[in-house]
Amino acid sequence: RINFVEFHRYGVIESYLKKIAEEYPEITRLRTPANTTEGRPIYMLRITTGGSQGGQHTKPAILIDGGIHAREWISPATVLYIIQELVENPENRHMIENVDWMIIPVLNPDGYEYTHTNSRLWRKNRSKGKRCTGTDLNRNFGFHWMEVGASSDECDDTFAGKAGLSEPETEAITHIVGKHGEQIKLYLTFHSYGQYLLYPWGYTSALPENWKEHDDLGHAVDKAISAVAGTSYTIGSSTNTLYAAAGGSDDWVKGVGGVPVAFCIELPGGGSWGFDPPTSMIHPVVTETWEGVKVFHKHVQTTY
Ligand code: 0X9
Ligand code: ZN
Repeated sequence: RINFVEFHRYGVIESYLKKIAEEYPEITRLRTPANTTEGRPIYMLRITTGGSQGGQHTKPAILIDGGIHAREWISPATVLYIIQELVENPENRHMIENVDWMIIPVLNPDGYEYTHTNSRLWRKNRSKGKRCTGTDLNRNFGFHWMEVGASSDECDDTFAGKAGLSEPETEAITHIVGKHGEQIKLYLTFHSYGQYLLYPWGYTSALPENWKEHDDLGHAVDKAISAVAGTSYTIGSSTNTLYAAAGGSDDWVKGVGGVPVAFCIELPGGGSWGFDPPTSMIHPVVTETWEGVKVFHKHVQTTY
């Protein structure tokens, strides 16, 4: 088991994932879709009861990632809690019987470790440039890459990379979506902070054709989360609600990957810079957010 009273180092997260995969071989599969520039494996846990009709993967799937941005520690914690509930809580068995889950708790482990060992507010990955280190993975996806809200200066926090999809971490996502794109109906990417449920697009103020599906779903999720302890979310498209920024994972997964529904979830903040909520906030945040995940699941199950 893993606890939700502290933020864990990557090694602890790794051991938990391996242990889960070992203990629940019938419903989990642990994969390593890529290694980072510092050589760390990126893990994806696939949770499935398998055996959908005809042995084909006809069940809809939900893809989830956390830790794209190194300093947003509440994100991996939330994704780990989702894994724990899906795998270790028998009450949620129905949630893995009718839907498959592909879950990456920490997409940017190099950056994540760096925020533990060197610099708490590091955002990017740790790939080396000529003058500076790190690409902002959420500017590196190759859909309207570098058009708005991204920097071509490798020393900036929003450096979009040498080219679209230049990084192993972003490529890991595109590889998974390339392989399972047809099956994936919902993509959730967890960030912090600000209590936003953001849907595409981030590169333009125009809205996707199914924006109403996103908007209604966002409101249903907000209702479920706020019922727990009053935490309320703002719902809208990234550009119109937060700011325009191209190269995000959500835009790519929907725009190129063809996944119909995509949300970037900005979890609650805390601490002086917002990225550092006290450890006492972990449990309240992850449990209330889980109520929202149930609503996302129900939508996928009933719609696709
Ligand atoms: O700027 C970002 O990458 C996200 N906010 S954060 O404070 N976590 O850095 C928002 C991304 C929203 N999605 C797109 N712009 N595509
Ligand atoms: Zn972020």
